[in-house]
Amino acid sequence: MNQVNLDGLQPWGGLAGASFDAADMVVAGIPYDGSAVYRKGAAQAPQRIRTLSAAMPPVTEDGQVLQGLRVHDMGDLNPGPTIAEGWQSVAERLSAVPVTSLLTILGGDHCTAIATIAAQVRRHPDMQLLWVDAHPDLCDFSRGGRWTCGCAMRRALEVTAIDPARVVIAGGRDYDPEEVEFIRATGILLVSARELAADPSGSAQAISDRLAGKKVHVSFDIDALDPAFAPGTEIPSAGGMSTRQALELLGAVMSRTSPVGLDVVEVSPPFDNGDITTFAALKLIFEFWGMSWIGKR
Ligand SMILES: [Mn+2]
Repeated sequence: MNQVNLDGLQPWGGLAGASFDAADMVVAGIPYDGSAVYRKGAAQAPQRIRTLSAAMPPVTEDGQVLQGLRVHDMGDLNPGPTIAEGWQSVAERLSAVPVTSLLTILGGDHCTAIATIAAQVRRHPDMQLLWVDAHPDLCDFSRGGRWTCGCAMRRALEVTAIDPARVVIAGGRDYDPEEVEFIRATGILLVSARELAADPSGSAQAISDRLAGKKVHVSFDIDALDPAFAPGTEIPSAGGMSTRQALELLGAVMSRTSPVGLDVVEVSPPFDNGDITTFAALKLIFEFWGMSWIGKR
């Protein structure tokens, strides 16, 4: 990883330091990539994201100042050797976060979302799930196992018993046949990367119509972005969103819902190029903080 000079700067734009019980936003990392079959590296993301968070100003792109947003960073929660065995202990720790706080979770591969979503469903039993990803991760079995990244959402739905009709997938473009069948059979709303590009406002409208007025957790796989904008990821998938389009989509949806958290997964620092993927993740995180906090304080 390239060396950078962050002298005089504090992590999380200087916003961290609130107590666990009094935080508006609780951050935690899940440094696990044992479910990544194609290539590993996402376990290094929490540390790289945290380090570079010092370079982010505590101000949104529209000039809204985030000072006053109380952030607490729990540090990393390690699921141990396998997520199949370890997701419950991580979910337990996250479930203890006061329900008034929002969660920002740093993956890890996408199977870390099993722990995150399990905790969020305990904290907010009526929540909806917005899964932003090039892949639905809905295989029952993929690449030699049932706890590999291609199965991440399928396992998350199983362990939480969330009704798939409460799920929206945005940015999809790579599917296994069984995933398409599962989506059609269960009533998941799929808005593909092509639809988002062809009709951004209509797509945002369709997604936010489904989620309007509800609590929403966003699970953001960085591979939803085009590899031009986020090359540092396990499986680059051509034809994706720009970071700009993703921010517009999130803004449109968040303005009509009650966000309860965000997890950003599959950032893979060893495959990144000048940290642009890590900084894309940080932009999403800081703008999400603005979207969920400005106007509600
Ligand atoms: Mn994924």
